[in-house]
Amino acid sequence: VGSENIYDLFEVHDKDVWEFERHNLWIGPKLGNGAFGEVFQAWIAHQSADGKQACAAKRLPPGASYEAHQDFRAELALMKELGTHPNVIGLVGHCFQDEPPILLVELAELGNLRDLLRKGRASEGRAQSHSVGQLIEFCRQIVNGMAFLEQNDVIHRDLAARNVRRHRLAKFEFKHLCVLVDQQMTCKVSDFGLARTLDGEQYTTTTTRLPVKWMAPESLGRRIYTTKSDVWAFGVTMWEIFSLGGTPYQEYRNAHILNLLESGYRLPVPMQMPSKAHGIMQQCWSMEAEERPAFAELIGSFTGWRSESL
Ligand code: ACK
Repeated sequence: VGSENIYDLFEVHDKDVWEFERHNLWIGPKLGNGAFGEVFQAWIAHQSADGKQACAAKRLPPGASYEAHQDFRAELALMKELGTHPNVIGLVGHCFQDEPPILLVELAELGNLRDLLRKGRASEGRAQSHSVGQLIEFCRQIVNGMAFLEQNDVIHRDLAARNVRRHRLAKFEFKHLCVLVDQQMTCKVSDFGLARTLDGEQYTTTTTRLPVKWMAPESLGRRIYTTKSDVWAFGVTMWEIFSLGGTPYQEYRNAHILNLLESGYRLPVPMQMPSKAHGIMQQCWSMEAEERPAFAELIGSFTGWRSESL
């Protein structure tokens, strides 16, 4: 950001249509711990409408660092610029006037996709909840959301003008927690502002927080992040989906992953994965980033598939 103050860049104005007063906000049960702090179910009352809207509230913990505040506001700025897409968690509003700052986003009632898939596994006396067609549909929706982010790269370039270091990093830490599912079974890519978890000193000093098993070889080896490294991560997400919430490289330690990939090893094909999906997943795991498909191309691969025989 250079000499500019981040608070000037992302200043919240009095007439900001996204700003909610705290007396119009009700915080409910905790949904979990996010990268920024705690996430709660919440409800907001709109001035103009009756009733309350359910949403998810991300709250910075008291005493959060200056950097955390910066990143929180950067995520907000990114969400505002991006606009809405059905497969990307959308912004509902924020309460930034007093402490602690709160970001309000669409609620994904069914939680994260990995846990949903695990819960839906077949068990004694119960068939598997999700058909292979449904698994393909999950992939299609995630690809749609990611293509939207890919296409909006211009926004990141804009951020880059202010903060090159931030931009060089993955704009999206793509792992299971980042795909949430709403009541209509729609997948929503979330936490795409998480570039910041890979940013700055934390990134270079603590490797434990990196989603190593979702990372492309060039990200692991040379710290190069592009939308093509997101495509690699999507391949791992496909693997998670068709293994119904399996843990990738379970028997391997993070420190060995890069060597493993360079030696040509790839995750084994999940039992339920159709061969066409397997082909796509392998392409996403091409050693050369340029050989991986773009999300825009992947839309075509997943669209119209459900009607085909599997
Ligand atoms: O994996 P989870 O069950 O789903 O636990 C995490 C936790 O909060 C911290 O990120 C959940 N979470 C995050 N955003 C949302 C949201 N918009 N709707 C529902 N749950 C959410 C996430």
